[in-house]
Amino acid sequence: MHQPAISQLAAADAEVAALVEGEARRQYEKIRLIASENYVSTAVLEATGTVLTNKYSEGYAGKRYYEGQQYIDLVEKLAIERAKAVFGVEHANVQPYSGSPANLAVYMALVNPGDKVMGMALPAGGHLTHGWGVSATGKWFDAVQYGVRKDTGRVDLDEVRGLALAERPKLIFCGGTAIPRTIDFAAFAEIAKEVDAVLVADIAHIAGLVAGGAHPSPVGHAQIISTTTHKTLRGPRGAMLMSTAEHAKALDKAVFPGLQGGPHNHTTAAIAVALGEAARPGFRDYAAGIVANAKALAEALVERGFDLVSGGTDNHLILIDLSNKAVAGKPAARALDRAGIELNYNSVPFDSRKPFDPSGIRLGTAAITTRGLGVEQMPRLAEWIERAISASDDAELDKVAAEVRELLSAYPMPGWV
Ligand code: DSN
Repeated sequence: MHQPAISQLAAADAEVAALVEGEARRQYEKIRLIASENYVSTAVLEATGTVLTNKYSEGYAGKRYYEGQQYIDLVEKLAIERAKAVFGVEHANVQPYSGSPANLAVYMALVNPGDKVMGMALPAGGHLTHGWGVSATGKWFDAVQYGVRKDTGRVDLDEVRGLALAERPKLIFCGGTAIPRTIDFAAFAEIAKEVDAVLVADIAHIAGLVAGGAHPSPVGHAQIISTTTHKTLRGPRGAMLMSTAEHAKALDKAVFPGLQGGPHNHTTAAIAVALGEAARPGFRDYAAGIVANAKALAEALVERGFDLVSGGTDNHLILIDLSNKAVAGKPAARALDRAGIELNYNSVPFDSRKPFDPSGIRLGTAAITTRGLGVEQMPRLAEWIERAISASDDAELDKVAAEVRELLSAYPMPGWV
């Protein structure tokens, strides 16, 4: 059952409680490979379920628009100090509701509508808010987009430099949502410096790896760092903006009052808890374990003939191009879900198929590493993936799902007893 227990909820609203229990069991029984998800600790769960949700706190510590901030100010200051210590930054804002609002605040702080900005194209692995056309950031700004090389699946920094020199954007985003390789922050910083642009590192996917020393840090290269808190960082759903002192005021003003009202204080408390966890020595082992699992899984998949974008991974994420298999991304993801393996269908660079029915699937190892799975289980996981996507009937998928459940029963899940 769900942990912490939800007995009060069950008594007050059995319908909602049953759905929460159902979701908790689902998470317990699945191999969760969605690259942007994780299992938070019970302490983080408890923090999100506190009375801090009752409080309005528009403003910042010491300068609020409501009374009664004696504890909220301390919670927010604690989260900020922990963020500064974990990432080694001069400034942190822990109020953005999530990654997209955090990125919007960066635009609001630094550019005006119509200004030129540059980011990685969504189909190449970037994020919607890095200037993709359907996003407000693509509609309201003059966005130019870089991609990856067709032959390597990796960012071509010469291409990025050429584009930056030709277009002279005011903001350059690096990072994204489907990048299996190390981001060269130093090289991006050189390019940004050459064209007098501000470099924004969106480390939402890799924040936990950066905190745990398993990916180079953007600090000292990017003036602004944007991240969600719920992916590899293993905190609640939320976000943070970090920066040099130079941009602190503008970012704070853009978050509030520019874009948001009251911060979600229960989330802020949970971010503080997660950052406390990330500061402990064990988190370095966790971050290293995520990467080791991803590399082992990538190797096992390649051995089974899977075509990985860029040929492998340096981080938590694997992008499989299924074009050489008899199945597209969406039906593969559906079959895998029935087989107890949860992931998402995803475009691959230069995809000939549409985004809602693309050629790829995206996998990440943050959640299974939290669960305690290690490199020794990765060959079996690759075997299940192959069996599921080539299964001719539901009976085979259900057989895999039963094997998955049996394996997972030996691995406790935070949030379930
Ligand atoms: N939706 C997130 C992801 O899955 O990568 C990015 O915002």
